Amino acid sequence: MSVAVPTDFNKVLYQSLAEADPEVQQIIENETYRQFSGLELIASENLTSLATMEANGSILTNKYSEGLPGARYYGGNEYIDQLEVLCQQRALKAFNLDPKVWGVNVQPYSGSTANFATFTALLQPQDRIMGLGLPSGGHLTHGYYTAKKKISASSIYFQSFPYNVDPATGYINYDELKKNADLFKPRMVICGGSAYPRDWDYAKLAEIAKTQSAYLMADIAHISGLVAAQVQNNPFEYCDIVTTTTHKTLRGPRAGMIFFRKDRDAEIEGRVNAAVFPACQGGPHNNTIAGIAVALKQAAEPAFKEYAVQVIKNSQAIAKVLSGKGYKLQTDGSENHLILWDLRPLGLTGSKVENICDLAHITLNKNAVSGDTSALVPGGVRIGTGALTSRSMTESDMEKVAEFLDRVVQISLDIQKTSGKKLVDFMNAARQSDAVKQLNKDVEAFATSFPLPGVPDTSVIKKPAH
Ligand code: DSN
Repeated sequence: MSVAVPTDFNKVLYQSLAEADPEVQQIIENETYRQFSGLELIASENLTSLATMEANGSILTNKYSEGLPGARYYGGNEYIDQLEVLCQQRALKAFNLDPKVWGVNVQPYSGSTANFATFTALLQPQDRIMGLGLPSGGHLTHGYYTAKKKISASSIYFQSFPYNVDPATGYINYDELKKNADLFKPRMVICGGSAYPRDWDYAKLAEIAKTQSAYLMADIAHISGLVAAQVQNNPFEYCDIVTTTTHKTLRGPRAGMIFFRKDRDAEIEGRVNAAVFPACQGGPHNNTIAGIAVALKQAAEPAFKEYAVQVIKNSQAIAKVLSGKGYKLQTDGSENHLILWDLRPLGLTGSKVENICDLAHITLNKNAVSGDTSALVPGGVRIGTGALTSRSMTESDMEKVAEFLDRVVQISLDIQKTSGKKLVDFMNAARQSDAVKQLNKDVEAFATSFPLPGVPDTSVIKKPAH
């Protein structure tokens, strides 16, 4: 049977992106060059696979499927049901979980919505939660507020009392957490963070939560790839509920998941599922769920374990060089994918170093370090190795990356000597600096000698005209 020719008004539906929208295509090409020619050190980022991107950009984006497999609000979901069940199965397998004990919801759009859905499922408004404070490396969504403002919805709708790292060591102060939990009596203890370079003592946290009859939730967004690869402690042994994003060390598309432990609470499955939809979200993004499924299949392979081991070796290699040069790292090192570099002893701020890095095509972020007095002027930067390890860099390459970072700091100090401390003067001088320009050239030459995930032939990557 022949197929009708599209109507004129529908011809646009068959054009490639380059034909239909050269402006967007050009922006994507520019971003591709940026990713190829720079050093991506943002600890929450990674470079996903070609197969994941293909699934994520597929025709599955067309389908509405509110509800769960086998119980949808719209018809036509026979294949979407297969996809979501497959994704759930792969999620449990990737984390070595027994489906009789653990269930998973793969619909959250992101880590933040996964966390809020978790609170919605298990807490009543104004219940008490305790998470690692943001200035101590915790995440916004674990109850962050300031003296002037409730910043996160988790502090607007719940009573939050943070625990902290010990300012002297940078390690979590579990004793203080225990003492404060005895006083505050939380309904939920949250572990996991955004800028904590060490592993978690889940057994200790479970003991503290148990004393209060509180839920123990782990948000493993940053380390989920390392947990799947079994190169970090296992939160599933101790927690009632585990949330994660899927795009950090797990290396999938941008989304979230919630794992819930079914054998201790017969209602938890229904509560989590109802909290995701209809309480917090609408229809799941099926194209993203397909991308997650692909990434989880890859994460269950032995090669992924090698990747995860290398991520940690790489962050330790950078830490070793920086420490060797006398720089101060929070906790004096790292046992995961990230390093928190305390710049205060140098008289530099995180903003200045982040900005010089940006000019040199090194991407990282300013970050609070323990003891910072102003949240507006973070005293450090956070460095992560997930993305560079995906570019097939190993320890000897990390030594070069650490040398680049050392150059950034030395250049920053030189500029500050003449420009003074004001950021605007500092940046004006930085933009004129020959040392910064040379660093940028060296970074670009180095970075473009490595492959870029998702782009099998990097010779097609074009440098933007301006
Ligand atoms: N933005 C992520 C991070 O950088 O840690 C988490 O939300």
